Amino acid sequence: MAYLLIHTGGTIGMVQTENGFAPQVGVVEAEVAALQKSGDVTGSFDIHLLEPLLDSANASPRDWSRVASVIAERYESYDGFVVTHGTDTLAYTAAALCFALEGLAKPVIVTGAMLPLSVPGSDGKRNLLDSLRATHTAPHGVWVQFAGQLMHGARVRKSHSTQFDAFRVNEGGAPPVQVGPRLKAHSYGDADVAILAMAPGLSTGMFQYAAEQSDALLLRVYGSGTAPESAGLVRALRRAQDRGIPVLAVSQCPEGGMALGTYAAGAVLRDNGVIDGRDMTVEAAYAKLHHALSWPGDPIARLNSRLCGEFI
Ligand code: ASN
Repeated sequence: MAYLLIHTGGTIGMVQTENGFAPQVGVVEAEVAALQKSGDVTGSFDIHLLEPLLDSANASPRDWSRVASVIAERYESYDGFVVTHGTDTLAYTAAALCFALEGLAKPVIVTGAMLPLSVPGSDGKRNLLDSLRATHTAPHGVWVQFAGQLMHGARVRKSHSTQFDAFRVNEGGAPPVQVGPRLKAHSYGDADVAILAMAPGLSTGMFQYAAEQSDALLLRVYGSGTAPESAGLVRALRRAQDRGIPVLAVSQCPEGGMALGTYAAGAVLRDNGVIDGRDMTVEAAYAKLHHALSWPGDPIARLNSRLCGEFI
């Protein structure tokens, strides 16, 4: 059996430099070779470097497309894929791959580390070994393997900035795979998606600006789906409707999700065309907006559909 590891960068393959940790070619490759040589993992693993290797803080939707297209181009030659990635935006990329890879029928395992492989005591070796092994055992779909857990690629979020056990997953949901007769990779364009969080007394000037300038809005609303009934917010939502741009809402609460209509204080959202993001993570909602905007059909219908178990 043959597998492909796509290395994009991130702490896992970094070394200490005078400016702090930075990616370096050769670190992940050496560990994969050592794990294969020791017999800890079976099957053969080829490596594809997506250069320049990035701190994932610098990743963009173009980079999501690059990973998806490597998988699509090499799909027939391999039985599964590992993507090594920085943890800061790993959850965005994992969700983006779920939306991009329609008809995926092989496992794609996304992983990284909180401490570089080049540093003693790194969690990278364990995460890498678990991921290489998961290519043999995981069901098809996009998964995140981290700190001993295999998690749904479109329902995961980074919840800790220092601990090894840095990711949490929203339980449940259909498998992280978009059904289709054969693999079809959808690429991402250069859409401008604004993320706007509600806060008590917040000035709505930036809402107006975003409604005027952006291609879509992602609202981080309160609790189970409420927002201040301010004239400024209403004006911004009406402007977004006039311009025909999608406005999607998710809860600021990391758990439980939202349901528009639970409270009267959510009417401002429901009455002005806001789409209920249910229990989607911010990361999945942001990637889904980018996906919907590069989709040839109606973006609103796409946003209302459950594509790969991203919401329950
Ligand atoms: N800044 C790093 C990255 O996202 C963090 C990490 O990988 N642990 O590339």
